Amino acid sequence: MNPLVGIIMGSDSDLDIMKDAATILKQFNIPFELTVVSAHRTPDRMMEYGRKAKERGLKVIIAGAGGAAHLPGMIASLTTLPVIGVPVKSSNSIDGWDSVLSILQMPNGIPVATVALNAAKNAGILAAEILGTQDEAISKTLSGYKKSLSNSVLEKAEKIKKEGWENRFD
Ligand code: RP5
Repeated sequence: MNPLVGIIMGSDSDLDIMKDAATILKQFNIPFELTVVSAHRTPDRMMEYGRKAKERGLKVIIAGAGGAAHLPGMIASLTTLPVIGVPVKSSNSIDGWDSVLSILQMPNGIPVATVALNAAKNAGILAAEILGTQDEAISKTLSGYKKSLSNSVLEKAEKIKKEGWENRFD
């Protein structure tokens, strides 16, 4: 199946974080591609990726980078597809705020949906939710996923109740 989600990152050193987006998309049976595209080191490759993304059939792009993290914003400037930015706390990050702010503080007109620091899993879920607006099967998968999250919280509440903690709620 043709990939619907493009996962790109500034360096292979981002992969440890960015693979979480791939893992959750795999769990949801959503086809994706994953590669390295660097805004600073391969600007031509970045331009080509951004310009061709839509005609290649992608519906959402997840872009992760660290430090002076320009990749998500530059990709967003090159396409009308929704771009989800993952700030990565990388080897050249001061404390991660550099990556967060570089991706978050976009100018009017060129939005990047920025997830939390290193939150590539949430980027994958958000990409699935965007696709789920047009695809009932994906939407159902997401409902099941959210139900499983809810069940796991209820199990935790039950577990600590059994440990004897005061609970007058249920
Ligand atoms: C950024 O610089 C990359 O996204 C990565 O987070 C960081 C460091 O890259 P490497 O020096 O490890 O290749 O552009």
